[in-house]
Amino acid sequence: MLEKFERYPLTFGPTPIEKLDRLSAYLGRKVEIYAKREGCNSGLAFGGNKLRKLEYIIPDAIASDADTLVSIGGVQSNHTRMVAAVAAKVGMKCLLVQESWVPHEDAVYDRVGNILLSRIMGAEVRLVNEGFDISIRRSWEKALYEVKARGGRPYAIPAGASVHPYGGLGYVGFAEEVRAQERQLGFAFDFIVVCTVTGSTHAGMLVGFAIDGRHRKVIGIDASATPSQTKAQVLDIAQHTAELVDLGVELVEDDVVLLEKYAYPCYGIPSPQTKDAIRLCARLEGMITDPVYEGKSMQGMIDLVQKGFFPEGSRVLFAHLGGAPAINGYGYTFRNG
Ligand code: 5PA
Repeated sequence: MLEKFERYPLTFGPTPIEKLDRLSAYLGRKVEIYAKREGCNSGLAFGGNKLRKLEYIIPDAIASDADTLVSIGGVQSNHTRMVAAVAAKVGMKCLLVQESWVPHEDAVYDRVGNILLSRIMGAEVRLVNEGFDISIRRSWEKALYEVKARGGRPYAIPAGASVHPYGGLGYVGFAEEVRAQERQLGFAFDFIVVCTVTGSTHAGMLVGFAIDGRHRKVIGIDASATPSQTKAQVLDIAQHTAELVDLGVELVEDDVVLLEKYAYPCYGIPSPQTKDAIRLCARLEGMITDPVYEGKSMQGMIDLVQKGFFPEGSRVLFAHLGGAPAINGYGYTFRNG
């Protein structure tokens, strides 16, 4: 589906699928749980889901003769860390707007993890005191304007690389990759669990899995705590991406399965249940999930298994999208393990 699009390789290749046997056993073997390890996809600054998206965006940045990538996220944004890494790799400058999306007060929150890595990679990091919002922000538009005003050639990458014409393509590729891996494994997954915030990861999967009619088996776990906005954005991106790749299937609102009840208390703050899920998965599998994203989708998946949401015997694929570096900003939260 993606042959006609230019791709700039930023990843190692197909990501491994790992069976989470001890977690499946802990949950009573009602389902078999597997993880697709998107966080192990690249040597670029610890990798993660944004690289699949950026592989289809960077060719356009290069073609536009830009010299500075300009993007936006929260203080501990994984996305902005990935943009900083890609800028370094392709030899561009990088300006990052980091807004105060998370009401979190760990003493070193703005000096460790993702933001630390972005600074080391040479990005210009601009802290802006604005709250969480996945839509287009004035601070980001201002940054783009400023790069121009100082004689630079900016290239705009929106939050999560989502509302970009090519933002959904990377995760169409994910679905194609899973299908190829399923042929080798000799079975197909019944459900795919994905953490959803800015929407293009989920949207790309919807398009990619619509080919074999599995799009409603993509279970989005909202981590934004602004689910109506996130859901609308997933649908928009999915419909646009479907057109781009000539899907030939119309995607409608009901195709976006987005479970809203795990994002509490708000974006970026883990609930006691999120922290339990992070510990459980770390202690059974040695797999690190973070308090902002995969900790919440892990919590959601565990809860769904326990409630019998997945029919007995289902094979469930947990999309582990990366994000572990942010855990450094939560040292106090986990001071006792
Ligand atoms: C992010 C996003 P989408 O934004 O594509 O819905 O992906 C959700 C997601 N897991 C899931 C991890 C580790 C993520 O980093 N991160 C954002 C960021 O700024 O890092 C875009 C919000």
